[in-house]
Amino acid sequence: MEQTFVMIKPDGVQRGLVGEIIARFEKKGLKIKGLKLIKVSEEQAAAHYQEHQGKPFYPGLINYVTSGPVVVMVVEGVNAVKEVRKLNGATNPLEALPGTIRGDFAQDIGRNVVHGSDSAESAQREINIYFQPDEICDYDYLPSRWLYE
Ligand code: IDP
Ligand code: MG
Repeated sequence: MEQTFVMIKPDGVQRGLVGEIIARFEKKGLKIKGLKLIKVSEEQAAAHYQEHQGKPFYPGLINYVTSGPVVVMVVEGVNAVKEVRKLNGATNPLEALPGTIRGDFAQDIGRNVVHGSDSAESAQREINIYFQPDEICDYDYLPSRWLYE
């Protein structure tokens, strides 16, 4: 099974979209293994977005993700990375299809509501930034046998 890291960004929390967004992952059949509401520190934001350091939008991005509480999640599934990014939709909400989280709930690339890791390796790196090992829960996810052949 593959793990990925999801963040409901400060705009998603402030706009009351937490339940709606989590419901989409749940209904898809993705297993939630970790979940908490936190305030992101400058250090965490810099580590998370190190690949974007130096880009014109970087200062605004760090300001955005540290501007209020976020919900962070560890999510598992056979193709969890791709499934989550598909549910999230394109980075720019203007290009995100209706039916995706960004397509349905966002308009501006700088306020795109949700984050999902871009690879299994990024996911492990990002999970380590936001979660302690004992905050990730191992349990039998009963729908598995109805989700996968
Ligand atoms: P992703 O979140 O879909 O993986 P990335 O290209 O990794 O997209 O960018 C990370 C985040 O940085 C985006 O989700 C968005 O919040 C922000 N971002 C990316 N490009 C821009 C931009 O051109 N203007 C403002 N913010 C941007
Ligand atoms: Mg990215």
